[in-house]
Amino acid sequence: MYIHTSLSSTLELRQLSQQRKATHTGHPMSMVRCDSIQGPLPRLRYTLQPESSDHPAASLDAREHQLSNAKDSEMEGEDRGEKAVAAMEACYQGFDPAAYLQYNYTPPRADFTRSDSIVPWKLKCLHEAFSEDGMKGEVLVDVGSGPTLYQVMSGCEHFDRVVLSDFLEVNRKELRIWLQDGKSSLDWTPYLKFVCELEGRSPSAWIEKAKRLRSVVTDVLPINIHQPCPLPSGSLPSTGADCLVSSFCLESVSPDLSSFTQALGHLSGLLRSGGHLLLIGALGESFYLGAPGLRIPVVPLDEAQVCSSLRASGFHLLQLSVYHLPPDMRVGVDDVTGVFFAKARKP
Ligand code: SAH
Ligand code: ES4
Repeated sequence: MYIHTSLSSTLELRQLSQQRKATHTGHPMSMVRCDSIQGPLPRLRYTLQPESSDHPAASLDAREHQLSNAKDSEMEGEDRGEKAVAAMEACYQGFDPAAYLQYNYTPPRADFTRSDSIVPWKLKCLHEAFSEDGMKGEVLVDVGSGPTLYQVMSGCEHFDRVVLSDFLEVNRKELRIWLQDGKSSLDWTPYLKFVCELEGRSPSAWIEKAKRLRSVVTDVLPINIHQPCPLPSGSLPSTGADCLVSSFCLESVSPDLSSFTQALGHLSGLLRSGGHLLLIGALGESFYLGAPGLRIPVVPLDEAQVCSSLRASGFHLLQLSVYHLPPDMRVGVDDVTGVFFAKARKP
């Protein structure tokens, strides 16, 4: 069920929270689209439920102590920030691409027979966003790709070049294996078929789409979103990329909200004026498993913080959609309560 509404941008956040309460009680699966004076604004979609996660492997990681020590000490702010970022980076050294794919990209989270499964929801959001006017160009960059390809399966049809990126070589290697026709840890065929169907094509067109994706990805680059210039110099046209997509990266690699906002500012530097950012991420998440027993700390975000961080880093928010996890998507690999999808434009 979709609810369409109009409101002014100044009232947007307050109204968003009112809408949320209303949809929580009345319409567990609904969407709100808001149109402000400046243009289209948030769409919200809801399912819900709170969770307690007591996965046996979810023991406290030593790096979390490092992180909280960094927060508690009397170091100067900048030094503290650097230490906290270094602690996050240390955490990622134990990341296991195959385990991560298993946790998040197999059923129930990736169940293509259910319309309320999280992965089909993400794919639909991406398909719709890339189908809108102005979502074409030369270069699309995916920031913090991890070992996954789903996030560029729609976009790859609209740009001449796709650049994938990740902080970890193990993830870049996993991507290259698939791109070079090797045996990857996850079979992406059901994903390709699903996106073909969204595009109005036969599922059998997945072979063509796989070819398109393999040919359009020109680079798999190292990236660090905590650096003011996150990509190696010269990787992008001097004016910047035409579009950025990033999913479950910024909040999962930032020690706190200010670092998340700062990272958004660094992303903005990669984008040309007038270019778009499609940002997907976790809401209310304090950790996720990056490998068996490896709890990676996450900045627990709410919708208002996502909106204000985007604005603080200079983006113009066009759309915000929110998915609330149904009980059976809570599988103990994190304590996420929802997922946001934001579309924003760099003025
Ligand atoms: N985009 C994927 C993976 C998200 S997991 C998905 O949608 O599932 C978060 C990713 O951020 C990991 O692949 C991790 O290697 C990467 N990462 C860790 N530190 C980073 C940093 N400082 N800058 C950019 N990416 C980072
Ligand atoms: C995710 Cl559904 C979901 N929640 C939290 N983190 C994730 N990473 C990938 N999918």
